[in-house]
Amino acid sequence: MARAVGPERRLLAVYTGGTIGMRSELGVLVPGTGLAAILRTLPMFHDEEHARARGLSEDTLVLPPASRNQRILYTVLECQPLFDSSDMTIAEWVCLAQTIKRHYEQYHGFVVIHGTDTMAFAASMLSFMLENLQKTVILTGAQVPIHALWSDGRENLLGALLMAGQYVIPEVRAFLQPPLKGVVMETFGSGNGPTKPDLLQELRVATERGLVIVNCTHCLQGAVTTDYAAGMAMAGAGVISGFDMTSEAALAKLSYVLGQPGLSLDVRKELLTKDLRGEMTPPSVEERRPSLQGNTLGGGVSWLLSLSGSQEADALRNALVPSLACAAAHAGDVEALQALVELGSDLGLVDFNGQTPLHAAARGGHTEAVTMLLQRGVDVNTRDTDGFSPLLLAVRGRHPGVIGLLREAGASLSTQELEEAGTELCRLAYRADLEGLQVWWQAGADLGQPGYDGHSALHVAEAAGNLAVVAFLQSLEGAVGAQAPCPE
Ligand code: ASN
Repeated sequence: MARAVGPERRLLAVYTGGTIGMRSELGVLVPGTGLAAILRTLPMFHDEEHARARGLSEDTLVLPPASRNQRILYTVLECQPLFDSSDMTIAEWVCLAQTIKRHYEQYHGFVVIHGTDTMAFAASMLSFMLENLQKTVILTGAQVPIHALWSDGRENLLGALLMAGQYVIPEVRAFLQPPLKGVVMETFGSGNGPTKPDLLQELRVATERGLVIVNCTHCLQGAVTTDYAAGMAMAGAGVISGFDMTSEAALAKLSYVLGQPGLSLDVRKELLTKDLRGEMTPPSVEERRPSLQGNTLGGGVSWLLSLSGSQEADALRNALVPSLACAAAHAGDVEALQALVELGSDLGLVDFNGQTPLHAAARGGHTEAVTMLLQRGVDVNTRDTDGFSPLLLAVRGRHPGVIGLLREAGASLSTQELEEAGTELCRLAYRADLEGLQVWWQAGADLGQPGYDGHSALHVAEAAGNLAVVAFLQSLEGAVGAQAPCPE
């Protein structure tokens, strides 16, 4: 946060609604227009004398001097319609981001006047949408309308205008930069976050630089896992699982671990994955997916698999092989897979989830392991207990190399997988995620498949103004049914 310089700072206050400007109608509060007119009458929000002397235009308000040689001028842009923020959706927040983008060059900073019910969502949305921001954007609102005798709105709005006018706080991105040493992230469900490639890249660069990021779920129960590609992507970016730890405990633990003198980064990370004060339940040994990488474990597995001679040993061995093979495939450990083959194991057997090692290798994106398993004749189109094929898992994990291999071996998405793809395609089109759409195309999905509301990815991309996606989808329209040709 740096102090802004210059005699005049120009701000845009985007008024979206919320209690701060509400009026009572028939005994209930409804969004009220004319906030600028109210502010003009309040001396703490407008210095009429200065405005006249300075010849400011009608729509420009000016704060009384906050410092000796700097004035804050601002214009209120009233949205139409105004919202109780509980009615706002992603579409309105996208509009808000677009409004800021449109006026970005004309103003030094921005204040967003917003209802408090969903302000945290709006702030989070904006922080993702306003990439590479160099100017301050502050959200504010109130619990009591600003024209009421007592209102928190006056202080809140004044504080926001002063902060946006006097300081440069380009939070978005700059967020992961030094001197920050640790971050607690709150994610959805079982630790899933957006898989936008540029966001993951930022996280990866930060963790590689030594920033410690702990992933906690916002759910009250359950834990962070890597069951979803989205959760796996977080782990792949070097983000540490906080398992079932609360964000509050994670913050305290992170501060404690980072504050310990003389520890290496690896030791600090190790400490974070351990239960130090009863703050979390790390998965038990059986729950951890064993990795066959590394000699010790690989050797142990070989020993276990070589057990024979007694009925119990054979039963144990047979029960363990499918899971071990899946773990080896998921780790891309072709040597371990080979060792299993040499010990007479069938790599086509399914584990407790109904997955073959091909599912696991596809999900992990390991082309060498996929090639080996295909050569050994593992069925390319088996479905696991959820009905997922190796091809679908490779699409979810965005592994074009694996998708190519599977398609060449005759893999295709099932009717159910194709139908369900529609909504996902719309989501990707909305986010301008070309890479995500391309892998579906490569896997043979019909990109014209409508989402749950009947709209296609092309409609969504057009509505969102995502031109690169529109161009890509239109370029496919000539192709039969917008589907990738099956490789020979
Ligand atoms: N319902 C209002 C809103 O979020 C609450 C408030 O602003 N205090 O718009």
